[in-house]
Amino acid sequence: MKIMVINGPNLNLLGTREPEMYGDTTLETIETRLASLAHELDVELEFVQSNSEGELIDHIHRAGTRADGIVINPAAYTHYSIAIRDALAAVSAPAVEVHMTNVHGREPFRRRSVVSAVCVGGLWGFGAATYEGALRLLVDGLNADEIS
Ligand code: CA2
Repeated sequence: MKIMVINGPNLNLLGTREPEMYGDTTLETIETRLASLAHELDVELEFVQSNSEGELIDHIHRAGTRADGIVINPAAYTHYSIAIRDALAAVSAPAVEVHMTNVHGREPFRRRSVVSAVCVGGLWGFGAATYEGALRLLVDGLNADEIS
């Protein structure tokens, strides 16, 4: 089983800026932790991060042919990118939406997600561990044939 982990704009800065909001864990450390979980779950991961909407869409398209599932934090694009929503809707690989922060406890514009409706589920608010929770739930669901 192969899962693509896709991170959107500015998440390359994790651990270097705004630690009070996003914690002090770098994206590299998050990916290392996910790789270790993937070993335990016996799945293969591919990590991508981009600050560009078009590149993220290309990665989603590639996941559609190369991966069995997607863990995605679209970052700010979550709240307004219909193009990313359409890309997720267009591929057969199921996606889980991830946010490190509790987006429902922040500014009103962060409470709206245009991608949730085309994802199988979402997890938010648990910092870096949110990614691990999402990966575990996605893989468990795929293994049990409860997600397609
Ligand atoms: O909570 C999340 O994971 C978000 O997806 C993060 C996005 C934000 O726009 C979403 O509303 C919620 C922002 C990512 C910015 O990441 C930074 C990391 C370090 C320093 C500055 C920004």
